[in-house]
Amino acid sequence: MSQRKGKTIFSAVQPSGDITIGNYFGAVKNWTQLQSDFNCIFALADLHALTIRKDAEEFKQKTLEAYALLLACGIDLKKSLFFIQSQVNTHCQLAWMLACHTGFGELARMTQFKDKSNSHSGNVNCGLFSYPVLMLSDILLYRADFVPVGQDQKQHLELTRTVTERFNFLYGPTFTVPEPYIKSGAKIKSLKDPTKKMSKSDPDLNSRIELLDSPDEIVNKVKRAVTDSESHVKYGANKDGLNNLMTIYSCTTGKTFDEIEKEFDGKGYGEFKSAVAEALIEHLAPIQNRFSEIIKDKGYIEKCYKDSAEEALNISNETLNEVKKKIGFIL
Ligand code: AQP
Repeated sequence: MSQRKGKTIFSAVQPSGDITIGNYFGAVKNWTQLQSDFNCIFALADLHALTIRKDAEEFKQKTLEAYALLLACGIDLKKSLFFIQSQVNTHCQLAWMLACHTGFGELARMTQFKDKSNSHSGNVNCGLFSYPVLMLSDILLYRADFVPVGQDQKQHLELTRTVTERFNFLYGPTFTVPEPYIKSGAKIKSLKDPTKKMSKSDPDLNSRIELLDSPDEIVNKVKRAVTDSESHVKYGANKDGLNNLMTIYSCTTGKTFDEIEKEFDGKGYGEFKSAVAEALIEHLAPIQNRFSEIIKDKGYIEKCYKDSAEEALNISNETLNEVKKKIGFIL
């Protein structure tokens, strides 16, 4: 990262599967646009991803690929920091100190914990429970002013603010109290159940489009996307599937819903779905091309994540040392 540009933004994505167009249009695309105006700190949150059990070799491969893919999406290391969370050991250290200032009841109220406990009932681990504390640590270590949050993360950010204020009250001003960054991206829904968000860990592969899907995969998945029994391309109530495809088409073409409705006036869902697939293929092609170049150069990728981790460690160590001093640890 070249130089600091005023306000700091922190955001992260988990390498918990292959990055989807939900992650891209909902978060990563925005990140690339924020880089010119903010001091951006991005992380690949592999520690967070561990809340779901993984095969070690596959996890390593997916983390590396996700790192390269996010570079291909436009994260620019001349402007931003982009590190792999487990390589910066301050995150776990601060998380423990913050866990000791977070109430059990506060964590137990988190709806994401309740949802994930239901969907992963075979592995309700303590990491899943204390996930928001690690997120708190990620944010506070870099004294982030803003955190881009979707609806699902709003409650976690509220908790972040509560614990930050508690810490500052107990030990004197230490941390910046982070604000939500409102201008968030589009919400993309599952192609199979458009009442749910598209997720990279959804067991149904046809529920999501991954950034590295081939043109055939994209065409087939969009063709099979759940819609409704009507055929008129018009955004409206009880049309979650169609609304979702319109959102995806709008994200890929920049067209408004009005423009899309006019374009497909008198045409059926079949024709619209073909256009959505084509637009996606065209939109993702440059990212896929850049990815195939970057992934060949393992030395370059390693240099990128190592340099970023070193810089992240320098910045975060300063915060951690201040916290240790205030708590009363011997330095
Ligand atoms: N469907 C979505 N639409 C819009 N934004 C989305 N995000 C995720 N899914 C959608 C945003 O992507 C960023 C990174 O997400 P994450 O990897 O930290 O975790 P997540 O939100 O839990 O994403 P997934 O894909 O659903 O992962 P899994 O399946 O592992 O839980 C966040 O900013 C998120 O809002």
